[in-house]
Amino acid sequence: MDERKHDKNVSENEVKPFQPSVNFVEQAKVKDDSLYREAENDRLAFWSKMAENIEWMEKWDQVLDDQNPPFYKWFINGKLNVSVNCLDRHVNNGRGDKQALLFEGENGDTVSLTYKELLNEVCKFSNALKGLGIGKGDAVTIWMPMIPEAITAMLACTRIGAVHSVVFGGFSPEALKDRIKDSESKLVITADGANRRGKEIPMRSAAEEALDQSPTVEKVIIVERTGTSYQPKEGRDLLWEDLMKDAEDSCEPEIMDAEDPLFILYSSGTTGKPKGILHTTGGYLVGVDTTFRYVFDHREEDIYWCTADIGWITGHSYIVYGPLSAGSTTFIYEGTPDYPARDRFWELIEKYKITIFYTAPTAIRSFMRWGNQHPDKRDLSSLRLLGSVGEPINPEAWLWYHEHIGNANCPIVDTWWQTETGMIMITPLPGVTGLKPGSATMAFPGIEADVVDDQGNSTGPGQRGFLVIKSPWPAMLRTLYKDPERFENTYWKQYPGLYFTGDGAWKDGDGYFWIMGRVDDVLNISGHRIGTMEVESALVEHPSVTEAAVIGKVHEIKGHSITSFVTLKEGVEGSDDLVQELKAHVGKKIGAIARPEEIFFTYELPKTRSGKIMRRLLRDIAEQRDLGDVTTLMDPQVVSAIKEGYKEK
Ligand code: 7RM
Repeated sequence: MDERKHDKNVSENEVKPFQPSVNFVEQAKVKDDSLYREAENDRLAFWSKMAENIEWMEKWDQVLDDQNPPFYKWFINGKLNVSVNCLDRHVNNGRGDKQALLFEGENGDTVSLTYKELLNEVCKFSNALKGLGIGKGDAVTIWMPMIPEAITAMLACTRIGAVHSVVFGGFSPEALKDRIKDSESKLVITADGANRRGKEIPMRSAAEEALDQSPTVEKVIIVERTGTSYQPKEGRDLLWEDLMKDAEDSCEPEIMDAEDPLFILYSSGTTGKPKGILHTTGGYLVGVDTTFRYVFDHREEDIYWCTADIGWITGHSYIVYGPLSAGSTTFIYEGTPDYPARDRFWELIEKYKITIFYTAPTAIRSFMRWGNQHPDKRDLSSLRLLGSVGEPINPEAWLWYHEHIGNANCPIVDTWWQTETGMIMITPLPGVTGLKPGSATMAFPGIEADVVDDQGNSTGPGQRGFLVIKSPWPAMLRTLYKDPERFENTYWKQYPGLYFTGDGAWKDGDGYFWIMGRVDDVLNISGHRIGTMEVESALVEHPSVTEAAVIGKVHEIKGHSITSFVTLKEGVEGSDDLVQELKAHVGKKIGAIARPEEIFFTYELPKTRSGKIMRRLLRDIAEQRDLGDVTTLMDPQVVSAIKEGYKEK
C-alpha cells in the first residue's frame, strides 16, 4: 500500500463544505450530532431503539448474536412480517387512504394505489400463490418490467414467507435460467413483454427455452403488459389477471423469524458465477427503515422517486421496503429518461411534484451531456432533497446536479453501500452534514467504517487504503446462497474480524470518506498506486469530456501503462489535438505519472445493466484477449465498436 499523502490539486481543507440551509435544518428530523453520539455511546442500544420503529409480532430477546462470526444474527427470536410492516400497520394507523405507490408507464398510462388498495392487491396475490402450493421457504423468481405488479409480487412473497429472487428484467433469458437454477425456484413471475423506447420487448416468449429447461419450475405467472404474443404452455402458464379475479382480498400474514430468509439477490458480478446474496427478515427491515427515514429526512407529505430498477438492491431497499415501511409515497416509472424526449424525468418531477429524487452518477452525467435546456424548461421547485448512488460521483457532476436539478437549494445525499450491505452505510444526514462534492461523507450512526492498509491498520488522513466495516450491522448479508465458504472467503478472509468491501478509499482531515471505486480498479504505475477513479475524475473535469474509463495495460517496465476511453460532449469531435490536450490536462491535475499513454474516443462505455463501467472488458480489449459473454452489458454493441476502433489505431 502506498503511504503517500493524497496529492490532489485541491486539498480537502480548501474545500468549503456546503451547509444545509437554515430552512432545511429547521424542518429536518435530525439537526445536530445527537444521533451519532447516541450510537457511539452504545451501538446495540441504538439499533435496539431503531428496531422499536418496526411492528413485531413477538419481541426479540437479544439484539445481536456474535458467537459464530461471520455468521452474525440480529434480533434473536423476534417474529414479524415484512408486508405487515409495509402495509397493514399504515392502514391500521389511519393512513389507509394515503397513496403508497404511484406509477407512470412509458406511454403515459398511470396507476395510483393507496395503502389500503395495495394491501388488497398483495393479499389477493398472496392467496393466489398459496393456491399454487407456494409457501414458507419456497423460492420464487420475479423477472418483470418496472410495473406495479412487480412490487405486489415481492410483497406477496414476504406475506407468505416465500423467498423472492428478483432478476433484472433487462437480463437475458440465459442469465435468467442460471438464476432460476441456482435458487431452485418453483415459480417464475414474468410479463408478456416490456415497453422500451416505444418498442415492445418480448419477455415470456423470449424466455421460452429458459423456462422449458428449468426443471424446478412448476408454474409461470404472466402479467399482460404489452399484448406481445407467446405460446402458453398448458398446465404451467397462468395469467396474473385470471388468478387475481377470483382471489380473496384478505390473507393472514405468515409469522416469520427475524432470521428467516427474506430474499436472494444475485449480484451483477463482472466475472464468473453470480453470487446469491442472502438477506434475512428482521435486521434487513430495521436497516432499510431507519436509513430511509433519516438519510432522506422523510416527511409525511413527501413524494419520493428512486429511479433504480427493482432488479437491483437499490430498488429493493429504497423503492419498496424502506419507503413503504416508513409509510412514504413511492413513485415508479417504467421507461428511460430519453424517451419520448430527453426531458422525460423532469416532466415527471413537475407532474408528480416529486420532493425527493434519488438517481445514479452515470445518469447525471448523461443529463449533463444532453444539456441544461431540458431541466431548465421544467418546474422542479417541488424538489427538496437529491440523492446519488452506485458509483463515485465526480465533483463536476455533483455541482451540476446541485445547481441545475436542485436549484442550489437541495442537499445532495451521496450514499455509499452495496448489495451485500443491504442498507446505506456511508452518507450525509442532510440536516446535519456539511457536503463536499465527491465525498459520501460519514458512516451512518451505528455503522463503524474505516480505511485500512495492507496490515489492517487504520490509515492516516489523506492515505489511501481499503474500505472496511468494523462491526456487524443489521441489514448485512447473512451468507452467499448455498455457498457459505465463498461468503467467508470473499468478505472476511482479508482481515480477521473486518468486513472487506472491495472498495478503495481515503479519509480527509475532517474524517470524510472519499471512495475511489473497486480495488481491482487500482493501477500500479512504476510502484505508485493510482485509482482509475482519480484519472477518470481529472478527465471528466475537462470541458469536452462527458465520461471516461481508465484501465491499466500491463507494461514491461512500469507495471501498468494508462489507457483511457473517453466519451465526448455532444457536438465535440475527437482529434489528435484533443488527445494531446487531455493528456496534458491529466498531467497537470494529478502529475506526469498519471498521464495516459493512450486515449481513445468512443460513443459510449461498456457498462453493466445497472450502469457500472466494466473496466475488465476494456482491459481485455486493450490486451487483445477474448471477451467471453457480453450479453449482460447495457449495450453489447459498444464493445465491438470499441474493439474495431482500437484495432484501427
Ligand atoms: C447500491 C449499489 C456496490 C458498489 C460499491 C462501490 C459502488 C455504490 C457508491 C459507490 C462511490 C457511492 N450496490 N458504489 N455507491 N461508490 N460512491 N455513493 O450500488 O452492489 O450494485 O454496488 O458500487 O464500488 O462497492 S451494488
